[in-house]
Amino acid sequence: MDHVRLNSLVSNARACIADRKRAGVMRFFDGTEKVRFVLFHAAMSFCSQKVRATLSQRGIAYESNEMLILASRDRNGNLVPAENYGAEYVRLRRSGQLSGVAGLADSYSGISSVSLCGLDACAVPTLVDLKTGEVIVDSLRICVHIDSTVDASESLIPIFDQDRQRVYRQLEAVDATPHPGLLYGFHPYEDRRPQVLRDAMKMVYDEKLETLAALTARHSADPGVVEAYQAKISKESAGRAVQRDAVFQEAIRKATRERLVQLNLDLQQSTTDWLCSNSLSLADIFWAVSLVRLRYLGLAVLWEDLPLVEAYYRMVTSLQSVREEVIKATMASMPPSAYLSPETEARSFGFVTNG
Ligand SMILES: N[C@@H](CCC(=O)N[C@@H](CS)C(=O)NCC(=O)O)C(=O)O
Repeated sequence: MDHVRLNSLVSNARACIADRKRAGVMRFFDGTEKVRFVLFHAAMSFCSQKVRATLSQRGIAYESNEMLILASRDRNGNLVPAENYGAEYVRLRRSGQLSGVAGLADSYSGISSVSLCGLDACAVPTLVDLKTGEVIVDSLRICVHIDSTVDASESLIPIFDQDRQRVYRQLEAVDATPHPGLLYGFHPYEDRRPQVLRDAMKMVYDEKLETLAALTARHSADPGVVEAYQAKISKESAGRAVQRDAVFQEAIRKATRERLVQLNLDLQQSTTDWLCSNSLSLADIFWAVSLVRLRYLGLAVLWEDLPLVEAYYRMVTSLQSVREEVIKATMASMPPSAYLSPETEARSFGFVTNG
């Protein structure tokens, strides 16, 4: 995309962020070179955590634009829309939609994989590469892209074909785990999510749909934006329909358990400490983010009989990039959880992570 158009899309999207202190913040920047990457993300977002941990692991400078992805109510009870629903942000994101590859996501499976479900034009993360003029809208592709732009000798994607394929298989496994379904859904008899989170989730779909209806009306003259909002309305309505559906909730938990059993098997077969190759790979970062999220939700029970997964959890969560961008970010942005807290971390690692 030409740079004038790209810069204008980026600066309009930045304006969706109400608090200017969260927009245009330089990270890992030593002041020497021009910053190449602009990231739109959210502290609590599982997919954003993958990207931030990758950037941190590789020590890559970027411009951070942190969005609030949950709606709230002001003092008069008026709905304050989530910032990622802003039309200007949706325009930026749609500009990164690959023609013919990803249609818009308009149905709900509890999974958010772009390759399996299509593009959610109202979601984070979005990466802009100012050097190539690309807008990338899928955390998996974003992380692979970021990794490919710096020092190949420390790449998180192995050069050997077999190892590389193993990594991709794991990235896809994490991408196809129903994390959104587990975060939003009410399990019929074993809901271990923090009470504050459960309370917030009672109204979350109604708030999303109210926001989207108002925004659709406001931007009726822009067909691209309206199309994105309509797809999102269809997806979130379908999500609301299964939020308390016991069969659906059981099924996504079972699917998650199956992924963890497979992970345990893969760890058994691995000849090194890491999952796919002799050194840390993107697969380890993705699984770290996944396991932290599951633990936060009280779902470490799903691997309590899988000792290799627990040992692996301890190893990958001792990485500084994961501690900062995943564990600390989760504690700082999500309601306190009895399963992932400064106390549980101190017990596991012998030191305290300040939330
Ligand atoms: N698989 C996509 C998923 C994007 C996605 O669903 N993001 C979530 C946070 S992890 C989001 O923005 N949710 C807010 C919403 O849908 O309202 C990716 O990896 O980029």
